[in-house]
Order: sequence, then C-alpha cells, then structure tokens
Amino acid sequence: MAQKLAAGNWKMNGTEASLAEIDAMLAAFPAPGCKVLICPPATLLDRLSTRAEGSAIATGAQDCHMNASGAHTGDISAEMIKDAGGTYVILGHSERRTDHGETDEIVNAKTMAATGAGLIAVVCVGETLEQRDAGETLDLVGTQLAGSIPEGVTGENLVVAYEPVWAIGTGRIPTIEQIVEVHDFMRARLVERFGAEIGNAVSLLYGGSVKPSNASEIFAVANVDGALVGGASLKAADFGAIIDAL
Ligand code: G2H
Repeated sequence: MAQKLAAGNWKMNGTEASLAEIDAMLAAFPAPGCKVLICPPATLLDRLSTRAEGSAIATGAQDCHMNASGAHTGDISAEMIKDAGGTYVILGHSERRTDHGETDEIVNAKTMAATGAGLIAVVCVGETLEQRDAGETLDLVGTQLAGSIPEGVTGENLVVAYEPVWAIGTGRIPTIEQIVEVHDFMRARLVERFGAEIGNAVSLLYGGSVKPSNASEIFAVANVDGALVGGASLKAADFGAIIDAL
C-alpha cells in the first residue's frame, strides 16, 4: 500500500518572509494524517528544514546534479541536499526538461545519484497538449517511466508524479477519466517492471493546477496517492485545505 503524500513545489518562489507560511502550516497541522513535503528553492532549504525539524513536514529540493561534487557551477548535489536537511528531491519536472534540456537519460542518472545518497526521488512525467491531442499520452508516459527510473529503486525511495504539461499553472486539469487512465497505466508499468511489492508501494502523485476546490475528486481516484502542488502550496491556507482533502 503506497504512502499518501502531499508535496509542495515552491519552484522559483520564496524568501525569508515566506517561512511565515510554514509557521502557520506547522501550527495548523502538527500531525496530519498523511506525509507532507515542501520543496522550497535551494536557498531556503536549510532554513526550512531547521524550522520543520521534529514536525510532520519533510523537506526536499527541486533538482540535483548527477555527480556527488565537482566543477558544476550553479548546481547542487544529493549529498548537499541531505546536508541541508532535505530528504526528498523532485527530478525531471517538465520545467527542468524544457528549460534545461533534461532528457530521460539525465533524469535517470540524477535519480540514481539521489537514491544512492539516501534521498527519496520524486520523478515527474507527463505529456504536452500536442502529444495528448495526437493520442500519444500513454506511449510518452511509458517511455518516460522506462527511461527516467533506474533499476534498483524501491517503494521507499521512489515517488512518481504525473504532471500533464498543459495542466501546469494553467488552471486546467485533465478529466477524472484521463487521470484514472494514466495512473492505472503507471501502476501497471511499475508492477510489471519491479514486481507487485515494489510497484504497489510507489506513491503516485497527480500534479498540475491542484487546488482546494479540485483536490477531493482527484484524491478519490484509486491510484492517486497524493499531489505535487505548485502555486497552491505557497499559501498555508490553500495547502492546508489540500492536505485536509487527502
Ligand atoms: C505542476 C505543479 C507543481 P501547479 O508543476 O509541480 O504546479 O500546481 O502550479 O500547476
């Protein structure tokens, strides 16, 4: 049985002042009935992790390099994320794939680095609108899953997030039938590749314009174990309502 997880992806948002939202969240949700994760920008990870220590909120980063250290200006490694108190890292988000040309092969190497360092990898997959309209969604998601996830992962160190690119930050979400179709497909692929024990233990998150008003119907889907939330995770009240719905 996969762990329920409400994950916040702050993207390139947040300064010291944003940490007040965390205080509000900690006060409102001292021990939620699901796992809560916040992935702030790397600049805030240390401060946020210190603030959340001993609470029900886990922290993580939004990317890591595939190497442990070295001459990679501007990058951070999985070890550095751990050192800053993080336990998760989002990998292969479509904004990384688009803005930084990350391929499945790169995401695979990063996932290997992350899990090797003891982090939990949140691997993102999802189609563009053109791919959906062309009927390529399941092929694309299957290819991304096969290419981005290395051998040797477990239900404890892998989370998969389905994020249709056209639903990210747009206010549009797929129909519930479309979410069911992709999540059932992902579960089947993971079970086929890693076996039932691991495949059924991987948490499958839906991401893309999740908000308090649509969270309940998305969470009612059998193979949806939670959400990767962008914009709505920046405000304690909204994220709290989403956590409540899980
Ligand atoms: C999708 C999501 C968080 P938003 O990228 O990963 O963002 O909820 O703002 O669509």
